[in-house]
Amino acid sequence: MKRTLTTCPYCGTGCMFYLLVDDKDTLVGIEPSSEHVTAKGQLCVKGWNAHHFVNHPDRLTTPLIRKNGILEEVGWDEALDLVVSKLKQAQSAGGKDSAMFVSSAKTTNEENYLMMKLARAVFKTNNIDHCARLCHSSTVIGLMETLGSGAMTNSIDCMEKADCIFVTGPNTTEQHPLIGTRIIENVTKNGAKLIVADNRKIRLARLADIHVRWKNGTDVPFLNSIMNVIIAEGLEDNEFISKRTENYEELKIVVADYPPEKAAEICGITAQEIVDVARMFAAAKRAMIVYSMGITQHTHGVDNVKCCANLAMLTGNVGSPGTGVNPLRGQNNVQGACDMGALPNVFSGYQKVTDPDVRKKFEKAWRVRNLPGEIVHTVTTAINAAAEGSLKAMYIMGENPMMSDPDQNHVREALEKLDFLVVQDIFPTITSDYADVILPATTYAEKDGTFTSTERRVQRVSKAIEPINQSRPDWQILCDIAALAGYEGMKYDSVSDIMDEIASVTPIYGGISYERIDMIGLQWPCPDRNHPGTKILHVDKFSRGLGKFSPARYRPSVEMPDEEYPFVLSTGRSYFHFHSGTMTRRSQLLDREQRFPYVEISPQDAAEHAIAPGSWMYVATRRGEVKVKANVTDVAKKGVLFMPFHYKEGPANLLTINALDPVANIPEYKVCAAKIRKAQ
Ligand SMILES: Nc1nc2c(c(=O)[nH]1)N[C@H]1C(S)=C(S)[C@@H](COP(=O)(O)OP(=O)(O)OC[C@H]3O[C@@H](n4cnc5c(=O)[nH]c(N)nc54)[C@H](O)[C@@H]3O)O[C@H]1N2
Ligand SMILES: Nc1nc2c(c(=O)[nH]1)N[C@H]1C(S)=C(S)[C@@H](COP(=O)(O)OP(=O)(O)OC[C@H]3O[C@@H](n4cnc5c(=O)[nH]c(N)nc54)[C@H](O)[C@@H]3O)O[C@H]1N2
Ligand code: SF4
Ligand SMILES: [Mo]
Repeated sequence: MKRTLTTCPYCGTGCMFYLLVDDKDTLVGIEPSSEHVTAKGQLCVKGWNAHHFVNHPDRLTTPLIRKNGILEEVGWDEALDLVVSKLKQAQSAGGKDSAMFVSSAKTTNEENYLMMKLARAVFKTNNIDHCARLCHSSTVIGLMETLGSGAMTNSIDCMEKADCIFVTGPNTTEQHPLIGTRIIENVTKNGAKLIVADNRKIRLARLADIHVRWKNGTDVPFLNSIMNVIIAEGLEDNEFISKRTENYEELKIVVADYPPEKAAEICGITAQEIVDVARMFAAAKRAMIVYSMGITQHTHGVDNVKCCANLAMLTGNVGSPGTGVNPLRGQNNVQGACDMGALPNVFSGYQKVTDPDVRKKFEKAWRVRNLPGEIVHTVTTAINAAAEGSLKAMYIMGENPMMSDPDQNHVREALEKLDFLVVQDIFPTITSDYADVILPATTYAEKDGTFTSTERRVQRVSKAIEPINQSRPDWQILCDIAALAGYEGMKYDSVSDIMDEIASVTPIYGGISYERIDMIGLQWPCPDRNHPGTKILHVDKFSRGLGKFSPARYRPSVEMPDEEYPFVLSTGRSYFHFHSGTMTRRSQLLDREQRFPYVEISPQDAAEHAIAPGSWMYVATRRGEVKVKANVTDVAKKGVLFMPFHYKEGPANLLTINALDPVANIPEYKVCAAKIRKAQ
């Protein structure tokens, strides 16, 4: 067996493992790496099965062009020629910003960097974005404003050093299982306190000292009230506040309006629960906040994030081991896709496109003129613009918006209206059903590159087998397109050369090179070749200098339950499947575990509607209706439904609302109003 060390293609935990290849060059299995800092010889069930989909017969194997409505196999030259000419045609008809480039948190740093270079240097638009918009865009904005950096402040091993862990809005044991394990170990072995704020009785809630089951969407009044109690009882860290922060007076004014009795009423809990959480968090020497989608995916997502940062600063819990504000990044390389500037407002390393000096620097490095300075579209506004007809073309690499964007009928209308859609994926998807051109990419197992994990660790992805059939690595496809469009500046002999270019223009990646990250990777910021990498951010000073308290007031979710739609519908994920299911549903073992679309419903609600466990039922919102199986469980609280969005035959996003946070443009996936009925 040949063993190739590489990084898991599923979640941002970033476990490394070995791909096992037999003497016929076939990928046959996976073995965990006992040396790896996070994996430590373990993997979750998705990691153990991350080889199955690679050889699946559904793989896209040749480029396809739609001719008279039918997809036909063509050669690479014909497909890429058409891509370049159609993108140019759309831009000459509607302006540079009538084309949108969607990058991919599934692909490598090098590929994300090239996609953003292609959009900016070749097609001269800042219309580049990716699924971080749907995920942690509120984090990137909220933490940038308060702390000066949008990334996880601490490292995964800090989960074992905290005296108190406040988990709000991730379901860690299922979505970041090896991080969940660390939390469990710290609680059960070291006696760390655990506070869980989640409407669902997730696995960690069963271990928690305090489990708060407030109403979804009420994090702002809840967190403000915790701070209100901390200040009222004199539990704040005055030395930290005066030395390290600014704008404290404004925080005090805002949180004064959220006494526990008042907040408890909004949140649907008791005032005592708020007081207990405040005291337990403030009493800990090292207290850590761990959050994820429950905080970010709201029309007030940025406000939620800022409140988390405010709480950490108020109690002096930033910049030391076992503390911090820790957004768990979702996709295997969503941290990297953001770092690489696959966002409309920044180049790699969060260097602003609106800054003329930054643009000059990139113009010089890339040997181009007139890089654009206007910010026009995010992924979510681009879909709206396509539906209205002002966006003409889209190039989607490794994303499946028909399954993952809110309000599927709206997305369908948008994709149908486009003059030109190119989809570059490893499998056909319901998004590629609308494509004019489909480009077959290779999987992680067939290419080299790097992914950056949630703890900012840049790690190697290494090729174990040759590309299947005619598929090509994304980076090569992007380079070929740039060359066909007449740009000379995207020719590389190897991916390691691309990383050297990234390092030369991106200060936080300045010291990263393939030689240095061989076995365990390096955590950014890593500004030069001698720098050891950074485990904890904001140690002596915040990335922005002083930490800035940024208080927020409660704004309710856009669509609240009413008589006609009496339930709150919340959506998310499950342990065995990943997102739109293109990979996990093609892994026999994972598919066997959870084959059917389902909704979690409380035993009381199921009984009231005469719905038997495991039976079929309908969930409807103002957008549509889907048929799912009833997962009757006490994980769900009365009045609240939870649906994963993995199933194309029962798509949660047919139901969700296309309402966006005004600053981050993230959709409100976690709250909308729904009704249910039993299927006959
Ligand atoms: N198995 C698996 N793992 C994954 C993924 C996957 O698809 N499958 N996806 C990856 C990606 S990209 C991401 S972003 C992460 C996401 O990881 P998580 O954020 O852990 O996952 P979610 O299921 O979206 O939501 C987590 C919790 O938010 C809670 N929640 C709902 N509403 C609210 C609210 O108003 N406030 C608060 N505080 N909490 C609320 C829900 O009850 C739920 O338990 O997972 C990553 N890991
Ligand atoms: N209702 C609801 N909707 C949600 C969420 C929610 O909580 N609720 N969460 C949101 C979040 S946090 C996220 S991150 C998004 C995720 O949304 P998406 O990114 O659209 O979801 P994925 O299924 O991960 O899509 C990745 C695509 O990339 C392809 N792919 C995999 N590897 C490669 C590769 O190497 N190259 C190429 N070219 N393609 C590849 C896969 O086959 C798949 O089609 O969904 C969002 N949507
Ligand atoms: S925890 Fe995440 S990175 Fe680790 S094996 Fe599981 S899916 Fe892969
Ligand atoms: Mo995500």
